[in-house]
Amino acid sequence: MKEYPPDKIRNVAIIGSGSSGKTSLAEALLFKAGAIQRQGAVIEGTTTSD
Ligand SMILES: Nc1nc2c(ncn2[C@@H]2O[C@H](COP(=O)(O)OP(=O)(O)O)[C@@H](O)[C@H]2O)c(=O)[nH]1
Ligand SMILES: [Mg+2]
Repeated sequence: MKEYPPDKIRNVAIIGSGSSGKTSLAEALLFKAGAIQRQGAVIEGTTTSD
């Protein structure tokens, strides 16, 4: 398993009421940052965080 040293870890919280777009925002951020190769969709059940 890949090791993540504490000084390389960043905790980010996305806070909002239900259906305000948290999952979609997280997916877009991951995609734009290059962390994932495809941007999933909530309706398709293909997002990283759901
Ligand atoms: N029009 C519009 N719809 C959005 C936006 N962000 C999310 N949605 C839609 O709002 C619904 C709830 O989004 P979701 O990311 O699941 O919200 P969460 O419950 O906060 O995680 C979904 O149908 C999304 O497609 C946005 O920026 N604009
Ligand atoms: Mg969600």
